[in-house]
Amino acid sequence: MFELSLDQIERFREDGLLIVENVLNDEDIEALRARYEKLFRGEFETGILPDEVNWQEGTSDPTLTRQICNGWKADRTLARILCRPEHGRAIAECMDWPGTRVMIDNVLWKPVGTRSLGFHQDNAYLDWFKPGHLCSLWMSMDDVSAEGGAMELVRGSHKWHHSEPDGVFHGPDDYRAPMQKAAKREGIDPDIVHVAVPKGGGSIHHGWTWHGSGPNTGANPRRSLVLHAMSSEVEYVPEKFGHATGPIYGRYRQLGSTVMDENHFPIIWTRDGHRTASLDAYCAAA
Ligand SMILES: O=C(O)CCC(=O)C(=O)O
Repeated sequence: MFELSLDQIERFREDGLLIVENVLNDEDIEALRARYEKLFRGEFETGILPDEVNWQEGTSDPTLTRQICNGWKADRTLARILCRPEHGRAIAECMDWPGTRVMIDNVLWKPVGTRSLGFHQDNAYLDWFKPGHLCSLWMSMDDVSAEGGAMELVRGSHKWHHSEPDGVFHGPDDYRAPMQKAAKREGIDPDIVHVAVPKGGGSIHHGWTWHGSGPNTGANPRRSLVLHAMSSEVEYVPEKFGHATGPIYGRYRQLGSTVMDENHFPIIWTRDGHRTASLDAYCAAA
């Protein structure tokens, strides 16, 4: 069972990042690898399309990182692993939240030879809900080396000024440029930490921590599953729906309400024992 020590939580709060081990076991990894093959071929087990399908076999640019967002809605094996209560608990403890909800997942596959992912701060895309903060658990299904396109996190950058979305995410030539601009503004030489971990390991990062990744010039593919989580106590800010990812996720709002529906943004753990009704039944049907 994945659990954090008090020392790890303190380090996360200081650094805005934490490298973790043994989040996924061998059985999870085998199951996820098989589901990734299907998802990127357009085989969606539940019949539901993920919210963002940014790469498909046969039609998409093979030099780009394969990406799908909210694969959990399309595939219950993925949902079962992503939505574990222990993931919610670890994130809530890091952030001092009453509980944890899924905002989105990120299904990522960076084959050998593929290009970079641009540096960004996740929270810059999220003013359409409040409090607009994310905390993310990044889990690797492969052994990752620095040259294998490892995710890079900048230590302490969650305390920097907040930047607006800047540059492209998929395949920029200078993937560190937006972060370097921000570091210059801060007058700081960035301390870049590579998430170079054995398979099953990964990292937790704060929503204001700068991160991105270089091209995969290593020998292995880099497949990862990311839980991007928000506090269990969030609500919509409809006047911001036109910004960043608001047009995609604002669609789930019920008219006349700012309540975020648990069917679309499930609560996976709270301190007082709540978990979205029927989530376990949904996951068990995998
Ligand atoms: O996997 C990467 O290289 C970047 C992923 C990312 O942007 C994230 O998890 O927020």
